[in-house]
Amino acid sequence: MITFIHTADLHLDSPFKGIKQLEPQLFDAIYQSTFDSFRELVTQAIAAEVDFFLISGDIYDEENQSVKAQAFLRDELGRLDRSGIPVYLSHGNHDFLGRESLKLQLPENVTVFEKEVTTEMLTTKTGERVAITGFSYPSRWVEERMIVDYPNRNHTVDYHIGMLHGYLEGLNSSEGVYAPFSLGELNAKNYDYWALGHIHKRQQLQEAPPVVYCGNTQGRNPNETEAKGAYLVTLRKGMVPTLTFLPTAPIVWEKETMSLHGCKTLNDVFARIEERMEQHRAISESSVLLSLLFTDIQGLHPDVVKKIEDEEILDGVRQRLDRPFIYLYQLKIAVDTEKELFSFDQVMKESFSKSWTEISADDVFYQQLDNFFQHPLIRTTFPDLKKDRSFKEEVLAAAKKRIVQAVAFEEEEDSEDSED
Ligand SMILES: [Mn+2]
Repeated sequence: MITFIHTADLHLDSPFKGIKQLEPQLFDAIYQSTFDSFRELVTQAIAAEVDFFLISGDIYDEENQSVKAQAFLRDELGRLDRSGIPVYLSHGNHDFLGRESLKLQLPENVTVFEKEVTTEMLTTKTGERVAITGFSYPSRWVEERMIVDYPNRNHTVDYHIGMLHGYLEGLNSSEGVYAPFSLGELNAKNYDYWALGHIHKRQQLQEAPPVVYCGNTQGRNPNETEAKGAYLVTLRKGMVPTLTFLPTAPIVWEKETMSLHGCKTLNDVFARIEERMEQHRAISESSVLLSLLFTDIQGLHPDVVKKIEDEEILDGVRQRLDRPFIYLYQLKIAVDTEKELFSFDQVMKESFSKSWTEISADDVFYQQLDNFFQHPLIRTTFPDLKKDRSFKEEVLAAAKKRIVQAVAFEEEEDSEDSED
């Protein structure tokens, strides 16, 4: 039997650029959260006496690995070292292998994968032999199918584990620059566990053998919701693998909807908000950054609606910053944008639909994007992009979303970071 930690995407020293406007005490807690989460994970790993510890890429947030983050990592991995726990880590697209002269020396127990796929051997305290295969990103993008270089299962060991920071093909064709792979390719290697990194949303792509994105250790923006942490994994010969999720993030982003059915006055709305926050206080072990999306607002007096829209109600909510805290950072009214926009405005609806048909025609579409396709970078790096029908569909869908949102004066948070 072997036990180990599978983590990835620590993004240490993430600057949390988008939320600098929050009160300083709150920003401080958020800024420290990537560090706090990892420290907690190390503590739990030591308590669980795991055999080894895997970090599948994006340890740091930026290629310019801050000294603060490096010193922190060195200290924390040093705690694992003193507990006799070996660490295997690879660098991902955010923290690709940088200049040696800018690096702090990591403790003896740490093995860092280089840019070529290599296999490390390990014997646990109980004498079981484990092979661990991985690689690090040498640059921001890795278009090669690195999976091709992974060796087939080593038959002289008890367990073979693959570490891979990359994108499962088919999730999104535009992500081909992150060491793409398919589930079939992983399975063909015949390993016992795939410790994936890159996607920040926790998900198990396959039960046996487990193919797992453990997600990041701390949500970094409103779109990275849910509890965050890492997996404690146990593998036994001939037995079903056990994966235990260890929530370690001190702060969790949550988006919830809240029905205002039956609410008429400001007082009704306010009471319902406070009730929800009390519920969180009663059950939550971590701090929560909460966004509430109101539905069923038909009964509300228009002046109350205005006070929601003007953020006057949000300003009035009593926020407490003791730990764990529940902090309400956003109150919004849910809008079915497209439907609301066009249901009462026939002229706009027709004009939109006419323009849409026009731009969707192949000749117009490709003419509009001609400069883009002629760009040297696109021509050389993505020569087949023009033939890719799904590319056209994705561009059109994204454009439609933007237009509808722009017309509705809706400002959505940037979601692009949630999957890297
Ligand atoms: Mn990442």
